Amino acid sequence: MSKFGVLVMGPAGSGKTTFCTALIQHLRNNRRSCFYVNLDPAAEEFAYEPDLDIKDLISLEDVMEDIGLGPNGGLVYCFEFLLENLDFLTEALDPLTEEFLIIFDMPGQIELYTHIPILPAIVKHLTRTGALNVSLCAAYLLESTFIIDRAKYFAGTLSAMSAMIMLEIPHVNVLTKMDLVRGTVGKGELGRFVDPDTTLLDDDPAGGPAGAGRDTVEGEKKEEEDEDPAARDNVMRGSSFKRLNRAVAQLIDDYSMVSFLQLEAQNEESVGSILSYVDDAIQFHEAQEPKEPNDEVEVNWEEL
Ligand SMILES: Nc1nc2c(ncn2[C@@H]2O[C@H](COP(=O)(O)OP(=O)(O)OP(=O)(O)O)[C@@H](O)[C@H]2O)c(=O)[nH]1
Ligand SMILES: [Mg+2]
Repeated sequence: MSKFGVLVMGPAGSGKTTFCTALIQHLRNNRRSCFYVNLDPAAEEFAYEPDLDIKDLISLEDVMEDIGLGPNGGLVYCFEFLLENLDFLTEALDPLTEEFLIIFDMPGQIELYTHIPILPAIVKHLTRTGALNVSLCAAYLLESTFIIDRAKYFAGTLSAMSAMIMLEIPHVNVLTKMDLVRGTVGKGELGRFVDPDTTLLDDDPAGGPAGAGRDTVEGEKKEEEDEDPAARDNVMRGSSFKRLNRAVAQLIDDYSMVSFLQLEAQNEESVGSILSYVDDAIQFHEAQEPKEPNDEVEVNWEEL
């Protein structure tokens, strides 16, 4: 018997917990069962109480106090501890049937998704055939307001791609808080963010960090001579920063792996649409027992 789950990831404040809450509400409205797992050892407040909470195993506050680590080192410690105590997950998830969608709410520390190998190890434990056998989809959330700063948008997109490559499981990327940008970005323009378009760096209306501005080699040389390269503003506007952004955008383009779905957490239709992509990715519906109400109706053929 298989189990089904979605791993909700993304940078701090990208809307993970809000999405989990909206998803639980949507599943309830549609009479579907879910099991909410909080894996953020610093999270305190929830609209729906988690069915399983990492804080019952270890809390960031205790780690920081007892071991004297800072918040990021403390978080890595908590995940290493979870990795040594995987029974905590196994015992709680083992009894769940295929009708449940297990929702994992992750912390926002970006290093978890980019270079520390702890998360792939946890994912392997969850998905391993013969053990928990969870058919798992990663949902990587990125805040849509990032698109105002194109350098930030490409950096965020790179982190999404990094998570995809690292975890090697079905994956959807989601631009969250779309209600905040709909009024300011036209539909056509939005399409260039939904399927990352490298030419976005050529026509940055802000002319800011990643903008074209002085695009010629001559212009770049002049700029380097004129400005103090160590000044923060110059670092963020300088030609090397521009070249870095181009290289990042090119890398994303070369791999051609990332595209985004769009989410407004307060809009149930929008939440339902993300869920249908997740369901498809994990083949949730294919695994459900058919529930035909007519199965139970006995037909007396003689009376017909
Ligand atoms: N306008 C708008 N705000 C949103 C939306 N989703 C989340 N937010 C807000 O964004 C803020 C952060 O949301 P959270 O759900 O806590 O984000 P998170 O990713 O869980 O944050 P961490 O767990 O701290 O990394 C909150 O103030 C939410 O109300 C959305 O769709 N629209
Ligand atoms: Mg959260």
